[in-house]
Amino acid sequence: MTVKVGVIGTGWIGAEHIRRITASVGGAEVVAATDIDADRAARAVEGTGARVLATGTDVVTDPEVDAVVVTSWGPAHAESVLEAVAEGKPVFCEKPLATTAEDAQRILDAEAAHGSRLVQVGFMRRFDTGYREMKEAITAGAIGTPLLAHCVHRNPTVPEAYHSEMASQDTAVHEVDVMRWLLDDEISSVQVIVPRSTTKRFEHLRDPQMLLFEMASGARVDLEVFVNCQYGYEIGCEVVGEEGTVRLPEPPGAVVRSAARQSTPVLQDWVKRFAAAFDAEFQAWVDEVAAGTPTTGPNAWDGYAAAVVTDALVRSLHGGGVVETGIKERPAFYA
Ligand code: NAI
Ligand code: ISE
Repeated sequence: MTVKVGVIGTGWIGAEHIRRITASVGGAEVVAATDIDADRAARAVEGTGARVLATGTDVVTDPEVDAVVVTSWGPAHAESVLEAVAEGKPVFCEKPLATTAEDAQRILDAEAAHGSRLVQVGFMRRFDTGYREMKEAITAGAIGTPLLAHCVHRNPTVPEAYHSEMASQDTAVHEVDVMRWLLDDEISSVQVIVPRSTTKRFEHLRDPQMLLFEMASGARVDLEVFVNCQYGYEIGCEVVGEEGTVRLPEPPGAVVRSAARQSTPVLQDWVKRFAAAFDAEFQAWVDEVAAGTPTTGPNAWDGYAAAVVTDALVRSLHGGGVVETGIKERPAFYA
């Protein structure tokens, strides 16, 4: 079976995923797409044969569309996901699933009412070879009981529309998910510490930010989010256990020696850094959708848990201090 996909939002990553589904992933094709900028949608599907539809609702309800990919702006995700669930169609939603825990809860309620899981969230790091090797090492007991972790998330620059809350909602949300997954633990409290801001940013933005997570087990995580670091895109992660440490490998790059210097290139964005992870993520999603079984990637509960944590991070950013996440028990539906 070829899975016929409809895409909502054809900006940077929407266009990337259309190319990916068309050229890299087997067993799927894009048949419809929409964007509030119709010309952008037309450009993104050029050469694919897909139709440009007027709205996200049109994509979700289109009879040719078997499954939906949501790659619009974060605040628009929840409505499209709810529409897909109401239609009983599998839906892949880029992170964040929702920008508030309240919206994510509506998605949990809708899936429960539908009676089976339909939602996968685009936490692609779970498909990255380096993170997978870390997970295998931790699960195999290679470092003993994890005690703490150090993470870094740096972007060279961000557009003016990026605001201080997005450091948690849009950027740190990846580490929120990946630390829950690596440590197999929930985040019980958080704190945001705002150091001196770089001058190389828009005036409204607090950048960098230091984020602290306490896991339910008592393990601690520190995370630097610095989205105007200038020099490149860098993702770092090291978990420290009772008997050893495990560190995310650097992406490979040729070592150049010239003029008495040695250098390797620094990647500039997530596109190249996680290309293989995105491919693996989409291939697995398409295969599982074609098989008609609930997908096994990050699900609506993971999207909800991330939203609960980012809500708490935003409260800490504004009020200061340690904020309890109040995460509830995972329902059996998501076991
Ligand atoms: P973008 O701004 O380039 O594209 C978003 C597109 O959605 C725009 O073309 C906009 O016109 C359209 N749009 C917004 N609301 C819409 C609606 N209601 N209906 C139809 N179209 C709508 O943003 P970008 O970078 O592509 O990010 C999109 C989403 O993907 C964000 O949630 C972002 O966090 C996520 N993302 C995930 C990445 C990952 O590493 N997994 C990497 C980059 C983005
Ligand atoms: C972007 O939206 C992503 O999701 C990237 O993976 C992340 O590294 C970047 O910081 C976000 O802005």
